[in-house]
Amino acid sequence: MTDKRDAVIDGSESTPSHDRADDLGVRGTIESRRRRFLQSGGALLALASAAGSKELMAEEATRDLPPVDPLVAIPESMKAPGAPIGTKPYGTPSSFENHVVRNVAANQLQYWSSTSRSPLAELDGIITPSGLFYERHHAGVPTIDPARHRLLVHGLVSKPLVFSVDDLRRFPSVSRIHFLECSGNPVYKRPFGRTASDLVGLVSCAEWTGVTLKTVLDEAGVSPQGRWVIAEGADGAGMTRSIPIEKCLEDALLVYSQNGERLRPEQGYPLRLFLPGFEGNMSVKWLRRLKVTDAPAYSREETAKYTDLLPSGKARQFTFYMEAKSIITSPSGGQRIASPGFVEIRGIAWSGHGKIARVEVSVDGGENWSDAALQEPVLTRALTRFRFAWHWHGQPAIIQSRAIDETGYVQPTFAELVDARGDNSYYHNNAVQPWRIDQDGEVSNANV
Ligand SMILES: Nc1nc2c(c(=O)[nH]1)N[C@H]1C(S)=C(S)[C@@H](COP(=O)(O)O)O[C@H]1N2
Ligand SMILES: [Mo]
Repeated sequence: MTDKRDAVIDGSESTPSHDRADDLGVRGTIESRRRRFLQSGGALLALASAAGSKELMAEEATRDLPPVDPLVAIPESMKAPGAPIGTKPYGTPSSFENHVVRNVAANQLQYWSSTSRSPLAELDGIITPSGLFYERHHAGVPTIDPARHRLLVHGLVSKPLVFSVDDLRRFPSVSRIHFLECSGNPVYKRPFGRTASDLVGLVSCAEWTGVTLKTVLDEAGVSPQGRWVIAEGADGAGMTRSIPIEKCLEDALLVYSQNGERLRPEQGYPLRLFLPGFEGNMSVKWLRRLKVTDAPAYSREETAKYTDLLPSGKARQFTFYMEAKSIITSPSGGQRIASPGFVEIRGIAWSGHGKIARVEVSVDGGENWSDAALQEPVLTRALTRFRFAWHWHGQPAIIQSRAIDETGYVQPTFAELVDARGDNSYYHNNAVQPWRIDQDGEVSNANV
């Protein structure tokens, strides 16, 4: 408590203003809490001057005090019983949170090729609630009865097999936390989105439960010529992707649950492939078939799509890994910093190659960079939270973050990406995203 109190506002250790009440010693009898409340205005001023921060004093002095002491006026919620249980057998968020929904662009309310984005700036922690997980469908969301669904494993195997979902649930079960990201997040051009969600909302992170693909492939017995596994979805798109056998045996999962409950239809109910760190497109949903082969299928999704034309005239193909990336989600585009003073810059970072090693933040348009604090847990191929203590002086500023993963790879700027790949690319844009803060505290996309 004491060191927290000593480090006020400008230092990297500084503490947000809403924490200060706790520092005064919140626990105690109702009486002492009441007294403390009545004195707290003065106590905060004393604390502020002890710490020698004029800004803090001014801020506290002008802050409007609530008209009634909430500990004296009994709130309505205490005067009658609340809603009984059982009226809502499946829980939903508070009605006051109705604005926190997936971000669906106007032209997406069709079935042939649609996306919805996670509302990144509204979320805390590293787990995306299932109802806010991003979606990408090439032919809408099929309705599949799990009792009738089957997975066929065939091709270069000693024993072709057919599994029901219940069969797969009998195998040893594993749960792992990983992000999933579409490789068109955002597509490779000057990104014109307004909010963090508009720009990189095609990333989410969940706890996935299923059986390792290795377990199932071992059951079928992959022959020595088996180099690839062709995965096919049971949707109208018949989504088909070729997966290198090494990945199938390393950490690929056949997933039936997400965040503790069965997969949502949008995420591939009742069964999906999940390839940690690989471009989202390869994690085939509504999985019905795995064929072991000696060569890739060269499906539409790995020839016409999900390839990038280079200046040489050749195309990058089979660009499996999602490279390290990060974005500041608070303050971020569409938000406003209420007043000068303490601001905790917060965001997310991730890498398909493993753990995030560091995140650096710049608050001066990229001139200087400092390490942000990483929040535990830091997991491999999962979203990682970072935080950076900042004092906003009320001047225009450009803030941005860059991720460095455990391989040493540094998230590039968009200019560096164009230098390396030209400007014909479409997928795998992992550029640094700068936000502009104007003198009123309004935050907007600095690339526009
Ligand atoms: N069968 C099938 N699998 C699919 C898709 C699809 O349209 N059909 N979309 C792919 C794409 S492009 C992505 S980014 C991810 C999205 O997964 P999500 O909707 O669970 O976020 O699923 C992939 N798997
Ligand atoms: Mo995707």
